[in-house]
Amino acid sequence: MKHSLNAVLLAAVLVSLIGCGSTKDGGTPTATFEPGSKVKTVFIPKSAGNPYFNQLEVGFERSADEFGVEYSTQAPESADATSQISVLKNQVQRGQHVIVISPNSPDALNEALDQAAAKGVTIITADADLVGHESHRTVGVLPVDFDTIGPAQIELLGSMIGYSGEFAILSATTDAPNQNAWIASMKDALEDPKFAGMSLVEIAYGDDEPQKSATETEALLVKHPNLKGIISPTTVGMAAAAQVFSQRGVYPGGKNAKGEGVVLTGLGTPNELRKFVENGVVPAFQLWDPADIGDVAAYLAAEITANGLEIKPGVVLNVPGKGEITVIKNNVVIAGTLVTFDADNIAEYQF
Ligand code: RAM
Repeated sequence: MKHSLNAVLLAAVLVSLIGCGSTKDGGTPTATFEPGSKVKTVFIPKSAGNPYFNQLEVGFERSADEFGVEYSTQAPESADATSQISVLKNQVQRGQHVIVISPNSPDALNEALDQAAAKGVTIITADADLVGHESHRTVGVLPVDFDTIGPAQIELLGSMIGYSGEFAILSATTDAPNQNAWIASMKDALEDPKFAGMSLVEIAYGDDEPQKSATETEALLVKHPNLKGIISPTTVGMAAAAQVFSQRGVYPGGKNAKGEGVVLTGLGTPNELRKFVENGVVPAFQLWDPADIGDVAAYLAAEITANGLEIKPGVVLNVPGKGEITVIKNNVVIAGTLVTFDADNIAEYQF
């Protein structure tokens, strides 16, 4: 009798231990943060093999130790809307305290993100956001104010084509929430009478794959003989299009340029575009330093998990090395600044 009572008590203690320490709903392990330990943080990029995300990881890597973060990364093969779901679930099982993600869709991840949050994982979006579905994450770390990118890109192309003529956009995937937000802000910008002479004739999608982006660029050049410009607001698209422009010689001054030629611009990394700026294929383009996003996301991962930082608009963050950053509408934090790169300044940027 005494034995069986002890057994019951032991079983009860075990159940309660397991119950509070390692499971919540459904038996999958839950990360419990132990004060004084490192904040386990994983970054999930849009897809593998994109140098833009390597530079974002530079920020994580250099900041992780300083902020007490144990950092890792896992990328899906492609930038499809649903490609990150299995990666996300896998990382929850691994007991991450924080998942930082550059989402491939504004809403396809909602359920998986909510399941992760229900297990105590903090969700941070970085680089791209869950536009219109921001409640499925705690905070979004964006490179610059998204509303400013469209007008800046239209102005940059406009200034190079005399604010007149047909142009096309070479984007990433049809679902990409950041590119779609920027394209919407480009369309808004086109309402300005200053840009009345410019007409957007097509939006093509290269899926952030080099080969598809090149093929789509070729198709745009063939389909639109009067094209004056292409804006590619994706570093993968921009690098692939620059290669095509170089080979075809269609850029201003190129061997096959008809009239004034076709101007290519967009968002690109200095390292991938340097040679095309130096040989005149790409006159100018824009981006921010992706590493700033990694720095700020690492800081937030640590502050939220280890120090209980509450995120709401108006909260002022004091990010070491970056100064004060105020949380704005929709719990967005802006990590960097938009830079225009051209032959005069590209040598200063090594990423
Ligand atoms: C590509 C990705 C990324 C975007 C940059 C500008 O690398 O689509 O999400 O921020 O371009």
